[in-house]
This record gives sequence, structure tokens and C-alpha cells, in this order.
Amino acid sequence: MRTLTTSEIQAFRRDGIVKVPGAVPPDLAAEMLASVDRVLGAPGATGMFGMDRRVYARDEQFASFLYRSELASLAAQAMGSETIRIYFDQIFVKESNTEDQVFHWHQDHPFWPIRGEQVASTWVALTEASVQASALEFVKGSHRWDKHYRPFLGEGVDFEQMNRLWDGFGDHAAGLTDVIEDFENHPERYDVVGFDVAPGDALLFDYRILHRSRGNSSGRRRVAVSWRWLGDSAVWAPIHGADPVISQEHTTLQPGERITDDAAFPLVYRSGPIDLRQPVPTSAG
Ligand SMILES: O=C(O)CCC(=O)C(=O)O
Repeated sequence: MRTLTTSEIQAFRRDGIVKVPGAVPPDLAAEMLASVDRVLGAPGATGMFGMDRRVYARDEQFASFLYRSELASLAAQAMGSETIRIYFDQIFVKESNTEDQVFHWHQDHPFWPIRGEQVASTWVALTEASVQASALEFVKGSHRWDKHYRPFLGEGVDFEQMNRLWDGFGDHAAGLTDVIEDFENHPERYDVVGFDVAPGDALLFDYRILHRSRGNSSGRRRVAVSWRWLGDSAVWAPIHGADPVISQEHTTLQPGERITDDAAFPLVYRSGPIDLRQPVPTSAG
């Protein structure tokens, strides 16, 4: 079993992000890559940017990845959680030479109907990628700022258009007052870090951290899958405008309840009490 080192756990808690090289073994990463192509269609079939999510709920092979990979256990170790449930999985493909397919700085938590300190993603690279050409970048420590940034989806994308993506998305975004900056241009204030990745590497990050990916300027396709994990303390907190991938009609949970609904949020991992509850460092370094 892949065990996180103390310094990896501390990095996750301090910075909100840690890279776990080789988190998925090469044969399993190759199988995941082939199943992405099966789910999305032939390479390139979905255009420049391919995306699909909650695939595990309708696809047996994707469901098997929840249990055959050690990703849930890595999330449990990092968050100090005894249980891990799946919220959803999400495929992200950027085809080659798609420099304009930028994913601007954003946080995940303002749009998830989930609250709590133990919520994280493992973004797993299934192809090589460099930071210059669409591997993820993060603003270290931003998961602890208690900010809810208004997302910027691109020039000319207004709140009405966002409402068309899903009900209330734009209205909710319009109510958020924290404004995205060009964090990368202010090293005196912000510590931006990016990770070049190889197939099987995982980036394990808190759902509150600011992150982005540049367009894919390379001649290589970039494929990744994010698994979204919920720890013991995650709470069901639906709001109007939240991502509808799981909404109130899909769960028996009432707002404010700990997430225990096995049908909507299957339990993927459970450990005995684990001795990984490190004190949370308060400053970088
Ligand atoms: O793959 C990307 O470019 C974006 C991924 C992302 O934002 C996420 O996993 O939360």
C-alpha cells in the first residue's frame, strides 16, 4: 500500500496541495486512459476540450477504479479521515494544440453543495503534461483564506450564460465578492506552484484551494481524471446555483447532516483509527 510520508501529509495540510508521484501504477493508469477514450469516444471526438463526470455511477470499469486504486486511501491519510466517500469523478481532456482552452483560477468549494474541512480531489495525470502546457497550478495556502472567489469563465461569459450552464450558477457567482487576481504575477504576495506530471502521478488538493490550468500548447493530448473525495466531517449543504451533479432530489440527506447516504455517496474506504493526525502547521516552510 502507498503510504504518504509525514512531510507529504504536512504539505497537504499546510499548502492545500501535494504531488504524489506514481500514485497509480503504470498498468492501471494505461487502463484508465483506455477507458477515458471508450467513454468519450475516439480521441478528439468531443472537440478541443472533453469532459464527463460521475462516470463511475454508470460505468463498471470506472466504478472499479474507485476500489482498485489507492486514491481514496491517500485522501484518507492526507485529511486524517477514517472514512472516504466518493462525491464524483470527472474526466478532463485537452486535445493537442488547444492553447485557448484555459481553465482560469478558481476554487471548487463555492459550487459544491458540501461543507467541511475534509474534502479533497486527486487529479490523476494519464498522459505527460508540463505546467506550460496545461498541468495544474495552485496558489499555496489559499485553502485557508476563507475566501469564496467569483469564477471567471472567460472574456464575454456573463452571468446569464453561466445560468444556462446550470440553473442558478450565474446568480450564485454574481453574489460572490472575492475577486480573482493574476496571482501568478504577484510573487511578493502569492506563492504559486505548478507540477509537471507523468502518467499515474496524482495531485492531491483541498477543494478550497485556488487552481488553474493553461491551454494545451503542446502537440500531445492531455488526459486527466479527478476523483472528488469526502471525509468523515463532510456535511450536505445544498445551495441554489450549486453544481447539480448531485442535488437534493438525489439524496435522502437533509441540509446540515453529515454525509452518510451510501446510495448517493458510496463509501469507498474505511480504516481503523489511523495515527496520521499530525498537528496542522500554521505557516509555510
Ligand atoms: O484538468 C483541468 O484542466 C482542470 C482540473 C480541475 O480544475 C479540477 O480537477 O478541479
